[in-house]
Amino acid sequence: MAKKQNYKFCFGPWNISEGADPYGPTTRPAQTFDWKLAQLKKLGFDAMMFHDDDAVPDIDAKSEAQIRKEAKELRKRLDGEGIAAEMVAPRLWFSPMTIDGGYTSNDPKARRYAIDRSLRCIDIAKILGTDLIVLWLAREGTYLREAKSGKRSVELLAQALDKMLAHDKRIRIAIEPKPNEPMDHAYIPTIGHALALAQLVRDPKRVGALIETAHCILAGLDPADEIEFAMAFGKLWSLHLNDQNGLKFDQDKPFGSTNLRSAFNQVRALERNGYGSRGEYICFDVHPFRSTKVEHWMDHLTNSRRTFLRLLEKARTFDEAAAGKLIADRDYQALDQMSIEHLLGK
Ligand code: XLS
Ligand code: MG
Repeated sequence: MAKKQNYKFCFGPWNISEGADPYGPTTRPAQTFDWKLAQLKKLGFDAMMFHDDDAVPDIDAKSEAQIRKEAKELRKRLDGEGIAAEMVAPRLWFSPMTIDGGYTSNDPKARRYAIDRSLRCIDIAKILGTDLIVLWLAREGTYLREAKSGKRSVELLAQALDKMLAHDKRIRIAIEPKPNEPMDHAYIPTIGHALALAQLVRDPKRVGALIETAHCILAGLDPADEIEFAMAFGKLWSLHLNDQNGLKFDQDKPFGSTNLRSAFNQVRALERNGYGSRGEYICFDVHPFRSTKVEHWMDHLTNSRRTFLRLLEKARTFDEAAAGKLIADRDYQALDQMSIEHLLGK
């Protein structure tokens, strides 16, 4: 086991969502960013994740100078509250310019928009004091195979990454893979794809990955194995813990809500490989159930953290020596039951 880590926690303003889904409107009234920041602070989280337009609303209508000015104002407020910015991610999927994708759009004007906006996002990150850019490549994929070339799309992605890396020599880019939704198929569906793409850029050291539990499950993969895969390359730079009940829409359920044993194995994978020792955060990309009342609005976040910490105790008290003996004896039946009993407690 690596040295015991004190984990740091964060979430984003979008995780205090209002309950809208594709079939119905919001179920809770919208709240201001300041209110969300106050909740984060009150609940004792350490940092906030940002989309570029969480940091600078209505970003497309603003000049570069105005964007910088507003980012500086935000930095002051964050410093005043003692809250760090964990990362900034360009929200490329909302704009009318990116209907057909951003970096891989068939329209060169849309590709230019996506890159320009990503460079502004990097400027914001610098001002907010983080070197981490997260790319969830939402619309970089297709609804049908004939619409784009897969090879060309990968080349376009590598070119876009190169332009971002050249814009600021300090930033690191963590790719957040997801296999589908909103697209039928995304070009970078897994951590393996993300790390392979990193090899095509000029400075592969600065391209890594962010793993989201639900996204691994949607790809039919085990989140703990994905975590260990990325960590074997030293490339797990951020993490979105949540849960997902099988192959459905992206549910972003509280951590451990569907599969407690899988959640345990994710925590154990993080703990035994020293996640957090380079300042990485535990982020919860979770949403309240649509039925949630206003008075319980933050519970999915505090519950996710509580579950994480309880599972951390389970990871730390797992009898590694006993497990080692069972492994040496190839008695996986007993190892299975030992793991179950450990989770159930006495
Ligand atoms: C969507 C993603 C998104 C990213 C941030 O499925 O999880 O919320 O984490 O851009
Ligand atoms: Mg996410």
